[in-house]
Amino acid sequence: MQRTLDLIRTNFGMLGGSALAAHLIGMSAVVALMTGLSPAVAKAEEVLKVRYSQDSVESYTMEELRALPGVLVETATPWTDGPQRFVGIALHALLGEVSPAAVLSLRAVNDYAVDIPVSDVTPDYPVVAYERNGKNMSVRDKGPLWLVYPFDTHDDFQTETVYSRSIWQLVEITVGE
Ligand SMILES: Nc1nc2c(c(=O)[nH]1)N[C@H]1C(S)=C(S)[C@@H](COP(=O)(O)O)O[C@H]1N2
Ligand SMILES: [Mo]
Repeated sequence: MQRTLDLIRTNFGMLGGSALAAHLIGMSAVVALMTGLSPAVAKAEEVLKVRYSQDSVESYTMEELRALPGVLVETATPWTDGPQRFVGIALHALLGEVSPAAVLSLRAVNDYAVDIPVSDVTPDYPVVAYERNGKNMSVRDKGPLWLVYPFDTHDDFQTETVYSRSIWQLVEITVGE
């Protein structure tokens, strides 16, 4: 399975790039000045929270996520037509130091929730996708964040367990026991 994954996975390095993120942040500052909004009002929206403990929470804006090393997952899914190109961050790369015995509780906007043991998170998948077929995903379109697996590369990904872990409209990850 590892070999197949290596074939489908393309590491884009700084895909999107921090330069672009910096540019976008610069732009919103300019817009804020021009419209007279305070920077606090124009501040980019946080799209994902990772809770390590009660007083250790990382929040990410879309720009911050895009500034991290991106990966491409090309796969069909049970919920879409034809091959899809997802771009996102490997969940493994997003997480800081976590115990291999920990369990991640992932929550979506509609309060759908699912647990994933950290021991099931590999360097390659799942991927927190922020882009599908070259576009941001709207909430209506299972976005802005959708946890995806390379579903069509192996039978192991075509199970109810993996489907149930493919949470869309993901907003929060809590690291717990
Ligand atoms: N945000 C969100 N993600 C979700 C779900 C959901 O209800 N909300 N359902 C999960 C489950 S249990 C499965 S099997 C798959 C497929 O859900 P579907 O049968 O509604 O297409 O998506 C998963 N991801
Ligand atoms: Mo399910």
